[in-house]
Amino acid sequence: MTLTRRELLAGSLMTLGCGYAVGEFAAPPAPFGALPSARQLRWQQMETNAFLHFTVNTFTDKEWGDGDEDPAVFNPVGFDADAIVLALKAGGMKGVILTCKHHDGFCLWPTRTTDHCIRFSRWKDGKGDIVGDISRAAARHGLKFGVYVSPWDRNNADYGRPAYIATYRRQLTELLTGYGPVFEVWFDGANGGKGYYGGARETRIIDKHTYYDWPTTWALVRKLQPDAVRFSDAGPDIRWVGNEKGIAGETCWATCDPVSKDGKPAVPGDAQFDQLNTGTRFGSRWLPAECDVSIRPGWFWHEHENSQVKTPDQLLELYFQSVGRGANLLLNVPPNRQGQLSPQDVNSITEFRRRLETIFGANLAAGAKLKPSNVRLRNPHFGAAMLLDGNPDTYWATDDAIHTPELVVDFGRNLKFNIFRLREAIQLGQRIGAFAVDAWQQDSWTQIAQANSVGSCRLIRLPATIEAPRLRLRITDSPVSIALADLGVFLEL
Ligand code: FUL
Repeated sequence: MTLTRRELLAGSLMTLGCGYAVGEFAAPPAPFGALPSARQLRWQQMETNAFLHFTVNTFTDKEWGDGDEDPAVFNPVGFDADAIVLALKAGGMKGVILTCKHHDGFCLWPTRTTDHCIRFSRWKDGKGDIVGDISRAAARHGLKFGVYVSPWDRNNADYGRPAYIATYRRQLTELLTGYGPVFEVWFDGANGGKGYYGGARETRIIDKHTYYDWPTTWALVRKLQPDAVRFSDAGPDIRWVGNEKGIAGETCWATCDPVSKDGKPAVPGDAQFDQLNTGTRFGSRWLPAECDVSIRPGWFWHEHENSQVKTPDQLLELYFQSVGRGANLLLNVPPNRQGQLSPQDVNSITEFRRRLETIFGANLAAGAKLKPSNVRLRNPHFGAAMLLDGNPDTYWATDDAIHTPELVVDFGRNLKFNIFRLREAIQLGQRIGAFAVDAWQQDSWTQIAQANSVGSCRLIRLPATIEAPRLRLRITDSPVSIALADLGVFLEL
């Protein structure tokens, strides 16, 4: 079938508005399996976000405050929200999530729900608002703002009783109505145990499956911030990756049906970590993984860890193990007692971003000749050129009957590379089950890589630099036709 320019234009025009083209010559592949929501798609495109762990612990040198801290200890005299956000931006972070309340119960905003908050700190004579300052600085500098609000509260006298759940929802309501748009709400799974609890100083164990009535809280978030994704061990929008090392499974599906340790539907604090790490092939929910990890050994700033800040090399490795496996990276960079990011941390994230830009700045496959074994309806709208146009909405697709196509990428000269990237058009679901990459060497194809899941991003860092004039992508497993949005080839020096 030969298409005129006019027909092609009409085909593309028909895709506007509804997202899918219609008509014989532009029939897109039918979506497959669980699909991402618009808010999940937006979230996946962010790729790297920052976590800020900051509270009384920063001043008491603890990781988990007991809840009996004097609010006066919180006094970050040099706090500079703009400097923090600008440093995160220089590190390539697209969003910032602040621990508005950690397990110790101290609230970083002037909440009306408790006196265990910034109103009783020495900082700015109790007139300050860290949540307000960070959220406004983020908005000024183009980062999205997110909130962490610990469900476990070791200060609150009501913790363990129904009254606390009402307080917790009021805290969320204050945060989700008073600080502008929120892109992510982070629900921690660490729940229940020893605490101060208004002076009772005892151990309170809650039933993780019933105490919080999560569906009601999640509905509240959806109502107050319809664009926010809700994170926890169980989702419902984003799942924890099952470890705090920042590492997704080598195969990591965006689909998952998380279950608890004894096989019930998972809840925050009761999930199977291995399952969260890899997801579930053909799972019924789109539930992509987020890899949280701290740039330091602890989540909060401690002077004695100043020499243990992760290096740019280590951060780069984590990027390959998270973003490169279809997940997002949530990197914690904790402010110090001055209320600033320490120079070690800032240098490390800045250099990390510089390295990423150097590696991924130019796609070495640009200008290569692409020879696909099949193009859907032989329509250029679905042609392999869509892999190199830098547009995530266009993709190379195959006919419905073709599930395992091949693509030869001919560089026209010997090319050195050691990184390979693929992205699926995930708006059509996670389709590809496995693929292999071959390089043309000594007059034959040699397999240089093989992997399973692709999803929003799959990066392969080859163990050695390859020099070859051509490479070949073989899709080796897919239950349906494929839809690939991007192919990249890069050289890391
Ligand atoms: C955990 C918490 O207990 C840690 O303190 C930290 O906040 C981490 C991100 O989540 O469950």
